[in-house]
Amino acid sequence: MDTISAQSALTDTSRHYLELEEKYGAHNYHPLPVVLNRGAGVYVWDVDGKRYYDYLSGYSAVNQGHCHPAIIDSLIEQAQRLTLTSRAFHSDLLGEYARFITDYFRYDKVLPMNTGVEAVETAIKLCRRWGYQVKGIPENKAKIIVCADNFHGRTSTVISFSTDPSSNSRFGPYMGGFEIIPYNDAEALGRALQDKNTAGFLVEPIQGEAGVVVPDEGYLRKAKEYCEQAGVLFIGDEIQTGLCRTGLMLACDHEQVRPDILILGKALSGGVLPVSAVLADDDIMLTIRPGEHGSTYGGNPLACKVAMTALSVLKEEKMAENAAVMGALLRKELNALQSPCIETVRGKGLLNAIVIRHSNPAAAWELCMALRENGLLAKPTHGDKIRLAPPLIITREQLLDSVGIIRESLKLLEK
Ligand code: IF1
Repeated sequence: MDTISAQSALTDTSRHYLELEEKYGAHNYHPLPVVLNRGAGVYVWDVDGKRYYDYLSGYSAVNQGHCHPAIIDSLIEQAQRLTLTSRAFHSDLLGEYARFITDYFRYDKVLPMNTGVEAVETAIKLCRRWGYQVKGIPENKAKIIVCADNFHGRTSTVISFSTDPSSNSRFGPYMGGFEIIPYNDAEALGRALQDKNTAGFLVEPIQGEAGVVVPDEGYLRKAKEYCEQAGVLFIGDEIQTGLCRTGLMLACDHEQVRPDILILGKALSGGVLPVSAVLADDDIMLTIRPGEHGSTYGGNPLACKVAMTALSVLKEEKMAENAAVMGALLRKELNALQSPCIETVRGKGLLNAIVIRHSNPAAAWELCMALRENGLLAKPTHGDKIRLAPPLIITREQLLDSVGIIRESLKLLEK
């Protein structure tokens, strides 16, 4: 079985949509050849009516499951009333949402944005501003420490401190003011923090794009401690790891770390529209004043309403608890397969990855094609890793059923 034969197994309907994208869309992605037109809970359906378990969950944007009824109800109800005011005027929902989300995460203030990377950009600007205004760093000297193999989005500033050539090569010139240190190395952080002009440390509690790299226990706590001692802001990018994905509300909660600046996105809307947020206390957040930052859509009433419901259902339906239990079961079942083609199973909660061991470098892609044939969608990353991250509402029965699909699909590689 290879990619070409699997492609040619596509129906004419699917092929039609692939060709449309190929002809009229920019070629900035290499998707799995499957064309979806419906989703509900842990399932999606393709244009031929075939059903799949969604083990990507929109890269953790649909933690609550596809088309969650309460979230969709909120969307429809608010869409019929008022969708956008811009921040030139007030709406009756922004204040309510701000109170809701700051209560929920226990910060003084929120700054609402749309996409994840916009929230990262916001956090960078906020951190630099704090560095100048509160810490007293000389103008234009503020430094932010980041980690190798990070993924924080795709704007020209954010790719400036990526270490992945496919993200940043031939997109220069790059933004300065960032120092890259190894991930999961608190002592390297300690050394970098000796620079008095350091304003912040930006980190993913688990590196998603890098292939679900879980740092050693104690790393985040130690990093936070070192930042506090140095008078440097700890900026947690929980865009992918937050909102119950790893078995607790935030991945930083596993080590009782409270970021000085918390960045959220993705599942903040349950996959319904781009909604992101930056949370911080007053001493940090109030350093940005009117006219100094914003966005046309940021904090729009539709987003506010949807986000409140998306956050509510996480707690009401105990999604963190389910992610913890189902994640442990998934890793246990995958390890029990004892497949010679699985080198490692790793992750936390329902943010997991398997590393494939095979003589064929395209094995992970081929396995994803076999999974697709057998009714489960997952995507390889960095060649040999496959992310396994279903919606957090998955039941025990659905989880065991999907492990069966993975077992059957692995047989193709084991031949
Ligand atoms: C793509 C990865 C996941 C993120 C963290 C910020 C952002 C992301 C920790 C930016 C976005 C996405 C973007 C998506 C692929 C995806 C991804 F494989 F690239 F790394 F999820 F694992 N911080 N991650 O993970 O958020 O601006 O996209 O809303 O195709 O680029 P965004």
